[in-house]
Amino acid sequence: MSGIDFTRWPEDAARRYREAGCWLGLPMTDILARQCRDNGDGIAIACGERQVTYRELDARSTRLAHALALRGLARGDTALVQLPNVAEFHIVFFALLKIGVAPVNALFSHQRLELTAYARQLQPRLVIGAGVHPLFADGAFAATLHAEVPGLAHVLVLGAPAGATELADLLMEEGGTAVLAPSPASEVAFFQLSGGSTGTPKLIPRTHDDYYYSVRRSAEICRLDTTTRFLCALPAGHNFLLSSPGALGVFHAGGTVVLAPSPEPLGCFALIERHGVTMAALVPSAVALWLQAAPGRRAQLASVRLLQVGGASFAEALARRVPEELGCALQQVFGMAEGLVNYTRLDDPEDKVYTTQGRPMSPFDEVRVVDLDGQDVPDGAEGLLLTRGPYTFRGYYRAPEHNAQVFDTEGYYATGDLVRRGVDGYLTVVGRVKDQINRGGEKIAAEEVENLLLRHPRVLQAALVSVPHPLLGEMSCACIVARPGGGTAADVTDALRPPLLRKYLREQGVAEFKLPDRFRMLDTLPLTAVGKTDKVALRAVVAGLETNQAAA
Ligand code: OOB
Repeated sequence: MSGIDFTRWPEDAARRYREAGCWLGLPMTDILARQCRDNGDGIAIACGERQVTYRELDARSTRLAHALALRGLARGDTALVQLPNVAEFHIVFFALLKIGVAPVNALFSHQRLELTAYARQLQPRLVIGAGVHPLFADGAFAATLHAEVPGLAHVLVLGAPAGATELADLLMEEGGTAVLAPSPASEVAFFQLSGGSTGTPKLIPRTHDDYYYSVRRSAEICRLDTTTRFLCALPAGHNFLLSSPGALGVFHAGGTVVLAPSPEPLGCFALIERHGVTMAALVPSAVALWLQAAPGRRAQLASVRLLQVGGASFAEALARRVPEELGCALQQVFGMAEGLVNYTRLDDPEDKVYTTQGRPMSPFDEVRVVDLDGQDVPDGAEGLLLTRGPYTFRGYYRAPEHNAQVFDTEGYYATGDLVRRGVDGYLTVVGRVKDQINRGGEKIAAEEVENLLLRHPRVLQAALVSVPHPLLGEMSCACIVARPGGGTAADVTDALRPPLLRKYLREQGVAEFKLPDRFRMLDTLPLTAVGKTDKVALRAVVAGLETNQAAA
């Protein structure tokens, strides 16, 4: 049997997680099998006019699994999937699990550069896209992928243009007879996307055992049941929306996932009213928009009992407004695609919910808060967050050098987050040391954008830093040192005008959210003692420029 290579947990840890009942030895397809048996007529997914029962979700994913097996897809293969928030997202996810094909779910906002990078790393046999995305609106990108990935056998498109294979046809195909078998529970089920801090986006292998545990535990903490109606208005593949407790948590509990194309408040409020949504998950910037839109529309939100907020820092002042102005309880969620997820609990005192990002979901999560020398700091002091546990990965996919940097010898993963831990174990996120910008919950690896800018013939040096933004929390600012020569100073400045630089980046195929919000031309970049760009100093320089500009 061919499996996907990944860094396993050490045997003693794995045994402990099995004996404690964290790891059940069951594939995640068990979630669907159980609901199909006990709750077949229950509505699993509501999307637009469509409602998909558990029985249908099971039947459709089985049909697709058969159609894919018939085309030679088999256990140990991988797939690159990019679908918007539609029912097919979850149908495809379960179909692939059923035949042991491990997908990575790219964000719908990803463009050529990101998808190509994932395809290079994963070497998928299957790519699934959507015709509503510019990349799959014609066959050109599929042809590029075939050139990059020699083993790529099939590109299926939902709403396919002429000449491409229509995913919907396979979903309708009858008569498959292959015996379906997911990969063993201890093997890779799928890949999560890392927010990243390096030049190439990294993939996170997640096993059935570890992910299913995080789903069950999350559903328990959030008290999901068959009456739960969960609004999924952020990307369905993101760890928050998939497993914290997300759609899989809702499926596990037999509730309904209501899919929304975006968190835009008016559209979401209408869906909430129509479907009697009881719970939603948002990033802080979306909450701010909901708070703005809520006055006069409170009646539409009457069914909502719980709002989860996570993905980026949530200002206490905003948090305090949630119960009063949206009429529901608040839960803060601090998680990561790599594993560890912290929740404030539903019966926590108000202050905890407003001022902390919760505590680890599992008693088996191990958390250390350390100083720069790796020494534990006392409770209440600021430090770097390290963690290991039953659903925290042990290594990025095929990235030994990076793994050597972010894991210590005991298997603790350095999250790159700066936190304070209270005596009760609750964590408050106070900053980060990883070179990443958190733009309203969307993560931008500074190095990735810097590398793209450095390809520009007129750019000598480039550094991307965060700048505070009232709605997004942070936005990105690219600091550029121009390459001298080749014309007058005015020519150089002209060639480096922000619209031209953005156009240049766009042409390289990078996702729109990674385009710098601001550009600053500088004569030099501040350096640290070892000669690297000093980002702390640079952020201060940029902040100074912003203030001067605001005052001018
Ligand atoms: C979630 O996952 P990712 O992988 O997109 O991003 C993880 C990073 C964390 O390391 C932290 O830097 C930041 O996002 N973050 C937060 C936060 N939640 C995540 N920073 C401050 N406050 C929070 N509440 O973002 C994610 C995964 C699962 C559940 C929720 C969020």
